[in-house]
Amino acid sequence: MRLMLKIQKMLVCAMARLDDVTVMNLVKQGLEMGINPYVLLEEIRLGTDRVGELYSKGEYFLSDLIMASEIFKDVLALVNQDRVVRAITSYPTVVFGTVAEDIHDIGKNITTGIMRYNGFDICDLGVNVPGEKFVEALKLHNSRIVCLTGLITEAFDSMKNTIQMVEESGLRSQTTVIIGGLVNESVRKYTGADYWATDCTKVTELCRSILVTKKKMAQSL
Ligand code: B12
Repeated sequence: MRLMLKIQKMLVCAMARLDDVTVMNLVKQGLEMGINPYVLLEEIRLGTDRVGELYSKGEYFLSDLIMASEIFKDVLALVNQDRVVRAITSYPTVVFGTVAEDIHDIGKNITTGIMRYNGFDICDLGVNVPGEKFVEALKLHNSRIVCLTGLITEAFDSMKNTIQMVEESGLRSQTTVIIGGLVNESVRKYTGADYWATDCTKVTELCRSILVTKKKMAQSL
């Protein structure tokens, strides 16, 4: 137990140092010890938060952000290697995408991965997605949930515009909007979303309950 915690702690530091070899070794060790892959990913995410802070302070550069994303992608590939994506059928399609202006997609890919693994059919529109594309996809798939990712400040207006477009299309009352990324309650209120989340592991349960009970309540996860 103590070793497991030590591995988790070391992962945060190794990621913050952008020490790719140590990160990969620790992940392999963690997986072998039976640590939940999403616990390991969360530690690495905490490490990327530190990378972001150092970038803000001018101690890291854009190349370091790119390095962080490359390490994250390698870890995701390793974690997904032996996980089977389950067949999808029972739930209506959930529309997902990173909003216009924003190209961050690591968190989106983790979240959609978890949802697919839990049996959800996901329409992933990719990154820098204009509002109209979300509306088109909602209509095409007859979806009731749209998930928007955004990590940069500009993304908040894109989220707001997207939700406005959903409103104008007449679909808002039947659509639950969940936002994720670098968001909080103020961003939820500003954009007009129904829910916000930074913890991707809870989104599956939320979507399930929305689809089963058709419940819509403004709150965070
Ligand atoms: C890696 C990274 C990049 C990579 C992205 C690669 C990629 N393919 O995604 C690259 C190098 C391309 C990049 C570019 C830029 N970046 Co950048 N980047 C980061 C960094 C270090 C990590 C982001 C990340 O992947 N985190 C790990 C993932 C797993 O976390 P996450 O996205 O939050 O996702 C989790 C949850 O939020 C949740 N989730 C995610 N989406 C959703 C959706 C739903 C519905 C739900 C329920 C949950 C959910 O699931 C995940 C797991 O729990 C952050 C720092 C930080 N603190 O986040 C800066 C950061 C986001 N970047 C920043 C900036 C400024 C930029 C650039 C503008 C830099 C530049 N000068 O060009 C560009 C922006 C380009 C653009 N137009 O989008 C700033 C944003 C500041 C701001 N407030 O605007 C940050 C915060 C760094 C900083 N502190 O300054 N970046």
